Amino acid sequence: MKILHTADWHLGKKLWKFSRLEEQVTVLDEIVSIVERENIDIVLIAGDCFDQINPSTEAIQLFYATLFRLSRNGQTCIFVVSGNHDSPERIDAPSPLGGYNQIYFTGQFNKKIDYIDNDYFTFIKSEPGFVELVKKNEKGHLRLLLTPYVNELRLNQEIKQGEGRTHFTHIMTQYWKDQIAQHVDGDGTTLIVTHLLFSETDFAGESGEEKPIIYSGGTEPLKPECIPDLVDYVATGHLHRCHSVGDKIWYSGSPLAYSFSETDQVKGVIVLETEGNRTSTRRNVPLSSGYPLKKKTFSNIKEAVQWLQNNQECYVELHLVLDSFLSYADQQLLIGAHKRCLIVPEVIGQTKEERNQGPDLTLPIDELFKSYFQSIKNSDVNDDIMDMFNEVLATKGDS
Ligand SMILES: [Mn+2]
Repeated sequence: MKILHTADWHLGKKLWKFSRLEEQVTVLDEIVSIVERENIDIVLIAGDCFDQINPSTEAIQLFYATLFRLSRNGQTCIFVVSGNHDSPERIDAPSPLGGYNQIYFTGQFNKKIDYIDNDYFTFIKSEPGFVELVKKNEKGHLRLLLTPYVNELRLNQEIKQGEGRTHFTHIMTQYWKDQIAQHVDGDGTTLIVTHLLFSETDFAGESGEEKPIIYSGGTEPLKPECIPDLVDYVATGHLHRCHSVGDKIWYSGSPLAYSFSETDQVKGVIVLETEGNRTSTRRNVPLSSGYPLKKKTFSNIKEAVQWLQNNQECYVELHLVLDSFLSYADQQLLIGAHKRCLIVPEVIGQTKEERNQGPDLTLPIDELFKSYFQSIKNSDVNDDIMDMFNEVLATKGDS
């Protein structure tokens, strides 16, 4: 069987105020093309399908439209597990419809899939958190342990713990061990599909990229030793860089660069091939959609505008090191020069202490305004703004 592993689509995610939906449409088109070109049998989506618990209608539509296209009328079987950004219930909601196209959702922990056999696949077994299937007229069995993101609190409600097994690592180790012991017999390929944080050392997490789950859900990273020997491959999500933890646990990474820590990463999906009872090959198929993310620093407005005009096909965080506050006119000039630009003005030579001094109330009102402006904007007021302030002050006197 040919299996495609992807994760962390984060549909509906924005960069600053800019929607990334158009790029998401394009990159999902790319994934659909790969599935068609490679004649993929199984697609695994390892969590964080959406960026938010309550995604936009556009994001939801894009998700279902893409799943439908990926399924190729039931020729490709799709398994989705939820990530920490997803609502487990929302992920499960379309389950009554999905089976007719071989689209199966595991939003909630230990969910049992209601499968529907078709011309391409025969299901052997479905148990809570576990499914086994074969491709018609082929021998190799595929077993999937479908383990969505779960935090320690939720896990404690789901599983009755044995004595002395209170840690997340211990619970998950035992859970997977039990799943294997209960359901796996005979030959076949066994995969875990999940959205959990794995680390070979005691603490992992890549700054800026994704908050480690340890902060967002109170759950510790899992060690590769948690994975039973019988498992051939772990398809996980959460970290946005394609990499492995140990030999078996793989992050496919996100299809687009979503933060500045991802700027140099090659984005893609992972394609696995199983021969009889083993995963025989694993390769990365790169994705090329989406704009790169850039950071630039200028101290001259003209040079900044020129650079922006010549570099349209990217997102840019534009740092401006200036000796006075950025004027409205210059700001408009910069905004007009680029569609995907965030302007970060910085003013030279100011210390925090200078900004934090309280106002001297004996000063005249224009001086107080200057100091107020400085405290709010972290920058000296310029003549344009001072003129405007005086104008407002004069108008007040008239009425
Ligand atoms: Mn995540």
